[in-house]
Order: sequence, then structure tokens, then C-alpha cells
Amino acid sequence: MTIHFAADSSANLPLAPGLEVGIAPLKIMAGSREFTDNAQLEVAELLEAMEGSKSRVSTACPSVRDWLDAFGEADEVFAVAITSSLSGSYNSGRIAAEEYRSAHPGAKVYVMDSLSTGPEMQLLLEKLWELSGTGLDFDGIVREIRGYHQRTHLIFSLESLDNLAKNGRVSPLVAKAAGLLGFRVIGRASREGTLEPLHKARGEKKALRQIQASMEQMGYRGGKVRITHTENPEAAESLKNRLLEDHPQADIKVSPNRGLCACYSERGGVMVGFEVISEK
Ligand code: X90
Repeated sequence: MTIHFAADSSANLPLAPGLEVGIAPLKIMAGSREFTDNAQLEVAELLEAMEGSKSRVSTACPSVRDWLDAFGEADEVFAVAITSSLSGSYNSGRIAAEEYRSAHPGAKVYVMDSLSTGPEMQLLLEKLWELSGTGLDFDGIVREIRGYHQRTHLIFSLESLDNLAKNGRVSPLVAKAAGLLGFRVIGRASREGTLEPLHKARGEKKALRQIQASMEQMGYRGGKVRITHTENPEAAESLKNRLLEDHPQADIKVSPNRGLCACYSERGGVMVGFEVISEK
């Protein structure tokens, strides 16, 4: 029996070595250029095009065809999509799953609405991979991953919410706070999968301190953490080191954002997916 994993490109693949995930790419339109968020995309080039573009930067979710390609050919497919509250990706994935089942009688496909994105999707994919090695059957894996999802969160610090606001993914009022010089907005993915602002912080150090405090408040006690950043490895590493001071055994990894997360978290953005001890 073969098992495949798939995700849309907001999961910032590649992930752990050995964990193979089919990618359904989103697209980013900046000025006259269109970027496909695949392994070939150069984030630095995308950011330059975005920053030099006079017109609104926009994005498009993967098509049903993109998801079918990402599923590949397998008996069981587990797929994770960016929050359905902010993107049509999950919807395309659901339709793809129906088509897949009719084209492959007996095949099973589970498409999960992450209600989040980036590093929280990474945690979900790593857990799915781990669960697939435990001998659990399809329904057992689905049950377990749903339970695990109750214990994962996403928190982030953004220097600019321009692209989110211009695309109607956050209110202009919330975006304004981040527009003030030197201010960052600290927020999280809400239970409904929308962007929930929590705090404003002036300067990177305060923002990182605030992220750490919010994580502890939400129940972080040394579980797994995945940190991604948009051209800001210093902040990501410094957050990792702060967390390790309190939780020396924690499994914490840092990686760069790919196109979609880079587009919306913008230069300097830091995103953190983490496990907590009690359910949401
Ligand atoms: O379908 C599309 O065109 C994609 C639209 C995606 C819009 C939101 C992307 C957010 C990326 C920014 C910080 C995290 C916010 C998380 C809220 C759940 C990353």
C-alpha cells in the first residue's frame, strides 16, 4: 500500500529530510510578473518585484489540477491546505479529492483545513508522516491528526500588513498599526482561521519578547516549534535561542518562507508554529 502527502505551497516546503510532500503551488502576481510558488522561485527576486510594483500585489490559490498533480498516484493521500477563511485552496483540494476518488476506486484522500498556514502546516505534515509509520489505518490517522491539531498554534510578527490589507485579508484598521514606523503587529491564527491581532510592539526585541510571552500564555511548555521568516534569519535564530534558554530540550527548527508566506508576511516577517499541552 502506498501513502502520499500533499500540501499547498504555503507550507514552505521542502520540510524534514525524507518527508516527501507533493506541492500544489499558489501564484503571486507582482507588477507585470507572475511567480509560481514552486522550488524554482527565488524569494529575493519576488520581494524586489513586489516592492517595485506600483499596482496591487495579488495571489491565486492552486487549481483542482494542481492539487491532483500534488496527490500523485497512491492508495492513501493526506493533504494539508492553508486556512479556508483566507484562501480558496482548501476548496480546490476538496474538489480534487472527489475527482481523485472517482478516478481511483478504493483510494482514500483526506484534505485538511489547517485553519492556519506556514509553520503550523509544517507541524501537521510532520505529524502525519510520523503517524503513517505507526501502523494506524487511514481512519486512525485522521482521528489522531484532528486531535493533534487541537494542540498546535500559529503566532507571528509582521512589520507590514500592506499586502494582507490590499487583498482584503485583514481590516485596514489593523494594517495601519503595522504601518507606523518601527511598529510590528503580533498576531495569531484564530480558531476560525482568520488573522487575529494580539499586540503591537516597537522594535524587533520587544516583538520577540512578546511572541515568547504569548506562546507561554497559550500553553507552550517546551513542545516542538517551527519558525519561518522572510529574509530575517537573525530574528528567527534569536527567538529560537530565547526559547531554548527556558526549554533546553525543545525541538526547534528555523527555515525561510517560500513565496506565498513571503508575499503576505513581507520582509522581516517571522512566523511560529508550536505545540501546546492542552486542547484549544
Ligand atoms: O488564495 C490565495 O490567493 C491566498 C491568500 C492567502 C492570504 C493569507 C496568507 C497569510 C500568509 C501571513 C501571516 C499569517 C496570517 C495567518 C492567519 C491565519 C502569512
